[in-house]
Amino acid sequence: MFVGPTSLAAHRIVPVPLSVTPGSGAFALTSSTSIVVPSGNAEVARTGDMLAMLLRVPTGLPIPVTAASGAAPSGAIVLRLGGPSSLGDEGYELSITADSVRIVAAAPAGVFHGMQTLRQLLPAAIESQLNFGRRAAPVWTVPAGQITDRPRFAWRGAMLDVARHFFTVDEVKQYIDVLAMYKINIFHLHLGDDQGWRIQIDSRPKLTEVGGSTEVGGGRGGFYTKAEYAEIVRYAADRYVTVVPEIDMPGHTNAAIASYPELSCSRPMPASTAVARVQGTYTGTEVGWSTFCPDSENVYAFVEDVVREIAAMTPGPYFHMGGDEVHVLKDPQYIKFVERVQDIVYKHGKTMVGWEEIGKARLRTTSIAQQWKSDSVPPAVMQGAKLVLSPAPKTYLDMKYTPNTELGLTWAAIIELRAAYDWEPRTYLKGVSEQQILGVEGALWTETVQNIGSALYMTLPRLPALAEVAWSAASDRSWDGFRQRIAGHAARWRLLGANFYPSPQVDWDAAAANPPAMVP
Ligand code: TNX
Repeated sequence: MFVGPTSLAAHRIVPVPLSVTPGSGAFALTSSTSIVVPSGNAEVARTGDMLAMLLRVPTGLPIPVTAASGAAPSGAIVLRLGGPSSLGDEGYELSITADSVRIVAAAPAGVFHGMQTLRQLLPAAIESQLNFGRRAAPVWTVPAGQITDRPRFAWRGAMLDVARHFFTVDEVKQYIDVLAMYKINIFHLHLGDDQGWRIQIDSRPKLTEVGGSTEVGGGRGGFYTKAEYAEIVRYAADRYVTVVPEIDMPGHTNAAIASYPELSCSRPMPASTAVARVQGTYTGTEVGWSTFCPDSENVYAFVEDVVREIAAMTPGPYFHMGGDEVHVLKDPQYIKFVERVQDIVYKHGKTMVGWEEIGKARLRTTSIAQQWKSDSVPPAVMQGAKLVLSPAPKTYLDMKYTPNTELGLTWAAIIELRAAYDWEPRTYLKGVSEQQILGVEGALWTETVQNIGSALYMTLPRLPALAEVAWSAASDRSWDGFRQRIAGHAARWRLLGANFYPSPQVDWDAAAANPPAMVP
């Protein structure tokens, strides 16, 4: 039987909110429960509709959504703007009494995050795609009390590598659903690598024809048309997640070079296996051997085409140029390349993001460096660039959980759940202050990950752990608290059909191990 917390003191919310004050009694969903949204705000109305859809299926209740500006009827779930500006764009206040639930925020994103918290306060069965209401008849209650919440870091990211293995639009949407549940607000899409090019570029059709035709292991690959990419971006935006497109360069570019050979230097290359690969598509997993030619104007014309088209179809402010692991260029060539690409990115109105190696080049102060390997102050920071922390030994979702994990790699670390949770961004890099840290991001590289089931297995429960590192105040976090709260989430993942790793470091709720049979 799925029951929700009987007191707010026993909540299982991940990431843990800033302040939780239990009240007495509970709010119950009934046949007269409605959702009230402010009139004239389409964004909040959409969040209200999403909440209604979530509640209607498992409860079998009508849950109408109505727009109103005045006093809400009793028994309503009220979504409102007009909260104090101290909540920021993403914070919210959630007040629950026997009579009503009120989510108040300063901006629509905050209302959405408050809705995700409310969702986690309902019994896990709320995640069911089937009507539980009339069968198992759980009591659909939310314990009374008051929550005030806002994020610690502005950048709370997750990266999915769709280049090594391709993921369909539906799979990507499932992934975004998980991000939204845990208040992750950045979805970094790794769209190009040696093994595949995954985004339609009208001015360079061979990128998808040739570069999109394969993946690691020799499968058929795939790519997103512009319409599909727009669908992903919209799906994410509806959930207050910003898509950050990455085209990795000058290295990790074999798929582009296989499509347009003039992108590589025509100078004679030493005879090696790598050279043979440059002639065609590549389905192995070595890194660091491919590169665009930094001395060729063809390359900058190409980059301009790609950045222009991607910038035009990306509403978010960022373009990620990769820049990692270029083992075959000399520093001056690499630096020249990054600086020219940086100019192109800003010319098309985007803020440049790159892996930490870009700090070798002269960066604009608005550019963002994504740390992944250094354990001292990265050079980008000394130039005034902000940092996104993705330390591989803590945040790489493609690392194995244990030596026996079937999928995944081990080069950075073996990362059990506690290791993914128990680290502190402020002290991870000595000499980097909190103000220099924009946020944190987990990265799912997919050399060994072929489908959404495997992707979620590597992601859950580690991404929720990282979400708490990113969202919650350092003083509110503890491994013991997290491990007790996350134990209640497996039942939700099962009902959502999301695969996960049942870490032995958690005493998962019995309901998760033995979900009740669901009869439609
Ligand atoms: C390193 S981390 C890479 C990726 C690989 C990953 C595998 C980084 C910026 N580059 O190309 O997929 O390791 O864990």
